[in-house]
Amino acid sequence: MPKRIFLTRYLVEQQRLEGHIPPELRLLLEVVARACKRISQAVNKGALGDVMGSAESENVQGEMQKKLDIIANEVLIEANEWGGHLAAMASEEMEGIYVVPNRYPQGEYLLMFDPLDGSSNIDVNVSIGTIFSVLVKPEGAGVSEQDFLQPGTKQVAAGYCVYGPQTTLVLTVGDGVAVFTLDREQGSFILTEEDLRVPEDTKEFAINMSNERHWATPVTRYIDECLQGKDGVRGKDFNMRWVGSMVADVHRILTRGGVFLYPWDKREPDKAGKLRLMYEANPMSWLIEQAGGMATNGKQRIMEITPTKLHERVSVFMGSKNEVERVTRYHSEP
Ligand code: P6P
Repeated sequence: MPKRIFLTRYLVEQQRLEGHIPPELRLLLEVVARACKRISQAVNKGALGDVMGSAESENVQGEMQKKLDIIANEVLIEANEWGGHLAAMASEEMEGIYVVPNRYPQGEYLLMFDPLDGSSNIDVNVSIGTIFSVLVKPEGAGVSEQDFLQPGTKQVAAGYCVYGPQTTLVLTVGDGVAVFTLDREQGSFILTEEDLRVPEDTKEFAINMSNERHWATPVTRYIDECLQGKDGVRGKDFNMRWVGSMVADVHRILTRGGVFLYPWDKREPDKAGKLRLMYEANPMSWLIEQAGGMATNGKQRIMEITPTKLHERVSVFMGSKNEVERVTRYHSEP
């Protein structure tokens, strides 16, 4: 029976042996993991719990909220606000930042999350997940939205929990990518993969093909070449996957390779893209890069973008290095 390494032991060793994480960050990550277990329980209830369907409300993005969006957001807020490790939180489901109430001690970390990514899949029993990113609050009294506006290179931890056939927590603190699978009997996350690597090449792309007529030329060129397969310039056939949950698509890419594209398109030309920089693209980009992949917005490394607003959107190309390099190169060619 192989030795079972629990999340706590992994984090203690990252703290003690690797010197990667201070005790407060270890506490933060354990609290987030516990919140993800609670969300997993709610998700798994499905129609047996009062968690399905619309909440009859809109979020700051103007998107209809599902009941589970709100439940997941509340679970993360309640789990993290009292521990003394955080100064504030930001969420896809909240317009402004959530400053830790004065009745609790304030910490030095800033936590951002998409509490339930892919929630359009909830009612049809397709994988969804929680994405999170951790920054250090800049020196100075108090905390404001401005403190969150740091590039992705400043992250000190990032990860997601995918609620699928397994509940799987994928995490980086800058020392590679570790995967933990939830053992429901014990209620513990067990280390099942250490140092995940994304293959540099792939034959699988992930994009919502229904938007094809709205794409910019470099994207149309890249996808057309994939579709031409071995009869075209790529000389090999490609497969396509699109779950409609970034967490599920990125988890597949981290596990077996692939390239994920959610590009800018002409439908809303003033928007850089659909996905959010702070709590979707940045944490996923760090995980992909830590696993040897690449993540750009077509022009530059996503993690080098300096945000101008909390819910900033971005064009996303991430996954197998050689494919992301190619589609990014197409953006700079005439
Ligand atoms: P579309 C989910 O709403 C999400 O933000 C990502 O998780 C997912 O990759 C994307 O949107 C799906 O978008 O336009 O295909 O429904």
